[in-house]
Amino acid sequence: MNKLIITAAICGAEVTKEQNPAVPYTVSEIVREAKSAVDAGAAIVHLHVREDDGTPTQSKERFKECIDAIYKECPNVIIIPSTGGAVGMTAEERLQPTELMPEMATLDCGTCNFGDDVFENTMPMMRAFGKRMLENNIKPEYECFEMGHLDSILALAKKGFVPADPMQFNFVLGVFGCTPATVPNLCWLVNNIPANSTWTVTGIGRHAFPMAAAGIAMGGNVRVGFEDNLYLSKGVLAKSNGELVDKVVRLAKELGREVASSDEAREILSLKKR
Ligand code: KMH
Ligand code: ZN
Repeated sequence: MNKLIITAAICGAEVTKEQNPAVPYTVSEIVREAKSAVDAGAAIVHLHVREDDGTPTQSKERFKECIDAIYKECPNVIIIPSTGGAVGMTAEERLQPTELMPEMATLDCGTCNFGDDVFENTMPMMRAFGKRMLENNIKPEYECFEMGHLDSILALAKKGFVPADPMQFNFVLGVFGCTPATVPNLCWLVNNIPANSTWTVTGIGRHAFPMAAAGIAMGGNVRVGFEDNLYLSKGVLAKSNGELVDKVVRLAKELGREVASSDEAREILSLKKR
């Protein structure tokens, strides 16, 4: 079994300081959270950025400021900027961080409900995002919130509209209105990806650690972080992303799975370091 790649989704676009005061908004808060996660064992940081008042933004300049500041503290970490942004943003707005030529970026694999809103990812949008990633030599992390998203992205990959050499999936399970976070659902997804693919599981809210345990046991990889879950255990807010990552590291140790460094993750994901 490969070593376990842990991704920390440190910020997200929807969670707020009112829900957990440790949610980062400013550049220095984002660096603090990235460092806490990497120090605890995360090989990858999945990055959204905010204005200082917490407003989600896809500004290229703000991403650059945050990415440069994270690299100063964590020079080797893999950063996966979001191209999902926040619901309601245009495709062009969302694509801005791809101009910074990151090693990887998310590519969302279909439209779905997202709380009270609709997160729009039409087939033409996905073709446009795939084209940008092919042009800029960015490896996508294919985010699937729904079972059917897998069919859509595999069809685009088959036609060469999105990179497929090999594919890295993130199954985000338990978003309200999308595919529930259950082991059978995760197994169905894992059983239907191309044989040379890699995959990560993300459980939303109280599903974060049960899905982490399933991912560890099944030989996949795990994402945790404030974007997905604000609690260390029932009723106990996490003080940092590092605490969430540390809990996954402890689970991995108990289950006998070693944790990958960023360079080991690059090898597992067939990434070329820039
Ligand atoms: N904020 C969500 C609507 C991504 O990063 O690519 C979408 C999201 C996905 O977080
Ligand atoms: Zn995200």
